[in-house]
Amino acid sequence: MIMKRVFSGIQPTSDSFHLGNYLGALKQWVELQDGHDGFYCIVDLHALSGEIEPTLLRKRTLSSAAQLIALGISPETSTLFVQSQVPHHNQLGWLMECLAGFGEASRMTQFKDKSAKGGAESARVGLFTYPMLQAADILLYQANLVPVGEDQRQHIELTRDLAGRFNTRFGQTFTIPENFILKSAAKIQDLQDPFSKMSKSSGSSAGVLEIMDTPESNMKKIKSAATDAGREVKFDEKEKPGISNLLAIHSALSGQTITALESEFEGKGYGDFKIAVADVVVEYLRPIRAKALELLEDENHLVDLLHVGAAKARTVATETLEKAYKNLGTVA
Ligand code: ATP
Ligand code: LTN
Repeated sequence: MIMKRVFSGIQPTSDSFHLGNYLGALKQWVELQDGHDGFYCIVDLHALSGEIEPTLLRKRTLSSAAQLIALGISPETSTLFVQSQVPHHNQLGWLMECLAGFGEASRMTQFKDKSAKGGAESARVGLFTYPMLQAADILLYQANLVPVGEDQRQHIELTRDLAGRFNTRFGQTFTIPENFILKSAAKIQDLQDPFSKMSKSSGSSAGVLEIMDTPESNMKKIKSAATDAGREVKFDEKEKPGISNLLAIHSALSGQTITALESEFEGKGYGDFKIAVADVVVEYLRPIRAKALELLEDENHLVDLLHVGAAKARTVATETLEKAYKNLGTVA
């Protein structure tokens, strides 16, 4: 039986991934390894479309690799690699840029949001061409499934459109990825501001539960999470966004249903409930953080693992790129 191929990427834009990244995307990366051919990429070139800090980029790329392995991505079963070590991404990215319309690229909401933040005039061209590089990431590996959160829906649609356009115009070249947006636990909110999503780039880290943070710090963040009026532990996203977010986190990590948790905490106050959530989070993350720190102690070994992944990725990428060039009429 031929296994379906999974591809996904994450930017090394902070020292630590957070619980939103894990529950919204990375947990599914790990689960999909079973029965699928997984390609998981640390997209460092995409990270260059934001602030560029050479020492931080290196540190965060290695830390991302360590965290992914610690979370359960197996470098043996899956292909775990760094985007810049496979130059085919840039090469196919250019072909995608030559296929995409200026109008459709201008409609990408991630570009509109991010460029509006720093002022449209100073937004860089790389931020604009970001979705075409993302399409190249996916299409190079002929991926069937792309597990990402809801915020990436538009980029996946663009990828499907570009692949279809290429295939129709120049002959069958790319697999068109299925729509595969993760729904369950797909949105974890900031602990201090439960109306905004937990985000690596949010202004303050007080509401962000980081995988690499100390148990004490995460414990403190949960105990001081914003709660709602009343004192009943009930799931109600409108009236009780803070408590609902904590219930979602507890349930996703402990495997207990929200209803079971509501009964367990009936008659008890928010204080007791927060202690229980903190215990679940801290105990879940403790071995993951320890494993990541252990991997980071031997940087050479980590770099070697990533080289092995990049070599595997290059084999597949070469085949696709050659086919695309050939169908375009370039002379080999
Ligand atoms: P940034 O704030 O720098 O954009 P981010 O925290 O939003 O970063 P990304 O690197 O953009 O994280 O996302 C990595 C993956 O995690 C994506 O698939 C995204 O959909 C998912 N994700 C990010 N934040 C959350 C969240 N709060 N809840 C659920 N999934 C999330
Ligand atoms: N844009 C994505 C990261 C990303 C990605 C990809 C995800 C880059 N290339 C290919 C899936 C497939 C993000 O911001 N989360």
